[in-house]
Amino acid sequence: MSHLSALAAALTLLALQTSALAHSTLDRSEPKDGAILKELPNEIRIWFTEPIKVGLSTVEARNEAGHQIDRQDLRADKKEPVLVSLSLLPNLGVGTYRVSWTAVAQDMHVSKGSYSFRITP
Ligand SMILES: [Cu+2]
Repeated sequence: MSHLSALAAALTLLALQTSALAHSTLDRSEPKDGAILKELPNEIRIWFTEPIKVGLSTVEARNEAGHQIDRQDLRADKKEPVLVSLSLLPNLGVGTYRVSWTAVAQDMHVSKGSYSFRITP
C-alpha cells in the first residue's frame, strides 16, 4: 500500500468512526412509551443510543395540565454511560404523563423526542 492509499484508508476509517458516533437518540425507556401502570415509579430511566452530554441535555416529565412533575435532577449512570435517570415527585395520581427529551450527543448533534405513559386506578 502506498503512503497515499494508506492515508486515504485512514481517513475513510475516521469518517466511518465519526458517523458511528452520530446523534444520540432514544433507545428505550422505563416506563416505556405507551406503558399503562398502577403506580408511578420513583424515577424514569432512558437509554440513549450513544452517551449524551447530560449538562446540555434536558429531560422533563409533565402531567396533563402541563406541570413539571420531576425533580430536575437528570443524571448519567456511573456504570452505564448511555443511561440517564430523572427523579419524579411522589404521590402523583392517575393520568397521562409525558416525557420530553432533548439530547446533545458527544458530537454536539441535538435530537429531540417525547413519549407518554399512563397511570390507571
Ligand atoms: Cu451526530
